[in-house]
Amino acid sequence: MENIFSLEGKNAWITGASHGIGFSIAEAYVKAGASNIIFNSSSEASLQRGLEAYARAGITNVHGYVCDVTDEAEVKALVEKIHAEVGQIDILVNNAGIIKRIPMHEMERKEFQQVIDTDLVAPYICSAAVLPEMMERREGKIINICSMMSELGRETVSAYAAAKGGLKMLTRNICSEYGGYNIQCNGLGPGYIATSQTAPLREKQPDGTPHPFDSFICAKTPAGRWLDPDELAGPAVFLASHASDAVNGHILYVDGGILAYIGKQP
Ligand code: NAP
Ligand code: GCO
Repeated sequence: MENIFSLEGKNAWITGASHGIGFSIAEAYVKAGASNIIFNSSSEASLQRGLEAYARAGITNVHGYVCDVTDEAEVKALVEKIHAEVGQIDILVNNAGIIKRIPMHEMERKEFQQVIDTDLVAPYICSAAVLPEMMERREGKIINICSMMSELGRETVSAYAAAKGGLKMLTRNICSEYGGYNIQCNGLGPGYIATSQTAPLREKQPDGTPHPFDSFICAKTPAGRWLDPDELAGPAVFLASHASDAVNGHILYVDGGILAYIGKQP
């Protein structure tokens, strides 16, 4: 039986993949046979750190670029450069993202806008930039990194929840508008993952006890723990491969069961 999970011969652009979830997805795609990994960072310094991390991981088929995903001109120029230097973009993973944890009534508009621009507008910009070539080839995969906040709210993350909720519907609309070109657009919704983005929520208290939010998430997760970025590998490969050609507009939550669980009784 053909390995329908193989990414042999595929080029994958993973935005913001110098570290964290994006880096783990890149590693998974290489193990699944991807020909080229393309990633971008918002700064030269981060790009270099990312290239060093890929080298340490023994990944040599990687192409890194500096590109601010919120800048449409930079994104369009990057896509042209990728097509010229690497080839077609078979898989786009809209992974780059930020969060600002500020009570909404204290948040400045420009702070709210920055989160929306990065977590919602940028996936639109990057998807619109790669779609024409995918349409011409009548094949493509777009994977949007959603969140628990695509479904749930909580204090201090209004902009992030609004963006990730919108990203869920952008995913469904790209599915609706481009499914006829054999382009599948799905969401990957990680639960609470131990990365730099959530590090502030896991810092020990001055007395050495766990951060209250750390304890909270462990009580909300059936397995009683934070997830590792590497646990996204299988679902990410599935959504990038021919194994998911009949899956479109779906948000695949990889949350250890958080969305199904009322939470452990204190
Ligand atoms: P992270 O470690 O903070 O990584 C975020 C990445 O986004 C960084 O590599 C950063 O690039 C990049 N980025 C941010 N703004 C950018 C811009 N304007 N242009 C280009 N790149 C930009 O976060 P993470 O935990 O890996 O999160 C990755 C994605 O997963 C995000 O969309 C996040 O919302 C989502 N997510 C995270 C969790 C979690 O629990 N960690 C759960 C659900 C969803 P630089 O290298 O330049 O800094
Ligand atoms: C937070 C966290 C979450 C995670 C993730 C959950 O402050 O609640 O940062 O938003 O990053 O999005 O799926």
